[in-house]
Amino acid sequence: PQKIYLKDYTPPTYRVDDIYLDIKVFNDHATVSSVLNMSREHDGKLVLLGRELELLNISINDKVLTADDYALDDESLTIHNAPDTAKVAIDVKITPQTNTALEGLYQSGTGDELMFVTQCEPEGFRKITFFPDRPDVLTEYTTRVEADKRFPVLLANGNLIEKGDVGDDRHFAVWHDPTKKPSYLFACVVADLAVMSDHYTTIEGREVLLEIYAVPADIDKCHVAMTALKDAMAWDEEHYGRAYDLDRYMIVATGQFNMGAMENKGLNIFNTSCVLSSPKTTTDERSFHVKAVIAHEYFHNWTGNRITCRDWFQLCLKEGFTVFRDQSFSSSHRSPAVQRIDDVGFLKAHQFKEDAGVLAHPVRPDSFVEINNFYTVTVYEKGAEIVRMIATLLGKDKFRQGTDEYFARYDGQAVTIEDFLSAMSVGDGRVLDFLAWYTQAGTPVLTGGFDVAGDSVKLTFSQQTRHVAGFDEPKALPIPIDVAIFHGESGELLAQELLLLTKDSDMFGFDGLDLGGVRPVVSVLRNFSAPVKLEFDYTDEDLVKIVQFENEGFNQWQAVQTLVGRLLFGKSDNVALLTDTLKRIVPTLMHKDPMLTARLFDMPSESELAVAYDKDYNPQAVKATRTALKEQIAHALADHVQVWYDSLPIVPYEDTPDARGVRLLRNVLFNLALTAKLDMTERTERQYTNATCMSEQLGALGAMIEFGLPNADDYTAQFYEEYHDNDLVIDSWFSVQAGADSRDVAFIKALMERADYDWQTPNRVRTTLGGLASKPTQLWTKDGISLYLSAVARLDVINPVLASRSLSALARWYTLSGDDKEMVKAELIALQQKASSKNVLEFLNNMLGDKA
Ligand code: HT7
Ligand code: ZN
Repeated sequence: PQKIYLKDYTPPTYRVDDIYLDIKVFNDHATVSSVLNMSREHDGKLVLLGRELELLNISINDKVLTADDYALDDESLTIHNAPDTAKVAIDVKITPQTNTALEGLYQSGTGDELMFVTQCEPEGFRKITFFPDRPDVLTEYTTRVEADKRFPVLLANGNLIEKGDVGDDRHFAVWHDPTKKPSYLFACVVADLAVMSDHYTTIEGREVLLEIYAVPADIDKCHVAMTALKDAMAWDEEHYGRAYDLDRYMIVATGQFNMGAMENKGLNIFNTSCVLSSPKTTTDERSFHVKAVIAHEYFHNWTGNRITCRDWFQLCLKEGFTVFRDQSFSSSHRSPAVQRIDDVGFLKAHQFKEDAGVLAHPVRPDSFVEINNFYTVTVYEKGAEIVRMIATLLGKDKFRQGTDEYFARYDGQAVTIEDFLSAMSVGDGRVLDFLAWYTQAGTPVLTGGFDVAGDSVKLTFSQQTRHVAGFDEPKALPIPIDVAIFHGESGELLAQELLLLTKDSDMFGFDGLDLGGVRPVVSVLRNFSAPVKLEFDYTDEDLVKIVQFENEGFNQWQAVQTLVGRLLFGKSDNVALLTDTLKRIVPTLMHKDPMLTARLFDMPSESELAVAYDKDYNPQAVKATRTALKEQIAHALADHVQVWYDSLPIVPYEDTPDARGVRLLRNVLFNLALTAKLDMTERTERQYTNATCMSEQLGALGAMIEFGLPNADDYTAQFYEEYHDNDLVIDSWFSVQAGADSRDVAFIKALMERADYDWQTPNRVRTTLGGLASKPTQLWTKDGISLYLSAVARLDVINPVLASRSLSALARWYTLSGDDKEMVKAELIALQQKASSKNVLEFLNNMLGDKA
């Protein structure tokens, strides 16, 4: 497949001043008629992109074209001798009913829930009609949608300007979007849905109609999303001075969707899993995620839609910035330390892993075959970390000065990372140096330590980034390091400063500290001020003191994690130091910040631990070490966990940070008690039966299954019975079983053979593949890999985006030892020989690459 390079970017030859689209949906096909008013901007041909379209008619400036007037292939339509000003009218036929790839216009659901929705990012619009389908062609859209009256809801972007009947059975609606937008933000929906409506008045005085569409049975589960939407609108006004710009904001929930949600202008389309939420059916974790995704898509209205990407290499421009914005928003809805712990936990578990393997790429890649393969944790999460570093370096006011400048300068344009940095640097030129973070792959290792002389502390740091094959030699990056120094006995804060390491290594001095002759406690990289691997020469006792003295929750958690890591990797054997620390702080902290308390029991997952091995990775050995430590910790805390658990009785449901924290902590303590082999059967049943919400019910069920309690099968069946008509809850039912240690590969295979396992629904497919991938000792066996790859082979034909995304869980196959590695390699090569989509082929080629 052909590679595309950033360096080859050329501006579009024609602009499209406006487009009129007429989309008619019929039982077994749809027709799309378009009229594009185009004007030449640069020399070159008039090329329109199109895929899987049946061309019915084409005319230019009202003159019908014949086959001699254009060249048509699988991907494009080139018009010969096109005039400088061209009204291009095209009719095509498409079949959304058979579009299982879920890109372009496709059918989602069946029966009463059948609907037609679009997904155009990144290249779906070309599956609707011929168009210069690239993000730097911004156009004004008028869209007419026509369908049978059994679909009362006909939506497109912008404002509704007309609607009416077409004969007795059909009807239409015309929508006009006044804001110019790239084609990837186009959307339309044809459906039979209920709607929840509300209003919001912007700070500029605009009355906005808010609508969330879902199937009637789900409409009462849209309150959480609606409140989050209004919160997000107010938050963006307050923190970035950005108000909404249309009279209507619509969200449509659909069950079949490749990702979480899509920010189409004024008409977001959401995976049901990211919009529906109710205490009875949705865990706290999922519900919090719903709010974050609602905010994320809303924030795109400015960071992505009003200012968009010049080309897909700049994807991080909108995604990194928007993830940073949604993280900041979430942070204002719970303890900021916990938010940071979650975000960093995710980054380390997934992005560090990607950066450590053969799929490592810069946040702004410089080449790709299939852009869908670059919606990665590196682009999103590391992209967000870069914006965060800039925000940390600039401080609140200068950061706001920079973002104001960005919005003022580039509103309505398609821009690059260089443009972003240029605007952000108005108050501080050092921002420009952060470009290197966007262009260089690999996670920097930050090494450091300190010396004390009298009342002075001298800190030294050095940085090193691995050389990622295929890229230039890495160079030193600007690394902000937030440092605090505490008195070694009293814990008094003596100094706090944000250092900026810009060289390979450097030294930073703190004088006149009044240390009182005691070794101070130095706490570095507070709040994870840069996305690096930290190797700081703390003693175990230093770490315990950080837990004790720090006023910054993230570094308290990090200190515990570092201790756990040392125990896991044999760098320490003092388990008591860790458990004594927990025993000391938990009783008080659990009532002050229950969520943070729950997090203190975190242990890196087996797949996270695997990242430490570049070769000879033995999943069984890693699991054995992890389980042994978990059991040691649980046994050491055995006298306490049941008491702690019992001190948190089930109370009426509330959606507050503390109530969510208590529910999480209860489930964590449950798990520890069971690990310590305490008899929890009765308590589990009580929690299941008295549950006020899904977090409590699923927490109990998960524990029963994971620890193979005698009642597990009965409750599993009972749960299914209770929720059999709720797809999202049944997804949880699949997930909790597929991810349980007590369930083997054969069990997962049987789940995948059930009648309610639907290969066309990504959410369902992800439950079992995700569950298997979370258990390396099962995944990396002949049976595990065969099952996993047979699923990918099947998806390769049905849904290439989902197929290649699923493959990323296998990216570090080559670190396995001996026979396992050869076995997996043979399976991957076998798949490579039969795969057909460029999504899967690019992934496999990169995965096998020089390791094959
Ligand atoms: N901007 C969107 C990215 C996206 C996507 C969403 C749904 C289905 C397919 C998709 N391909 C790319 C989602 C976001 O980051 O907000
Ligand atoms: Zn996004």
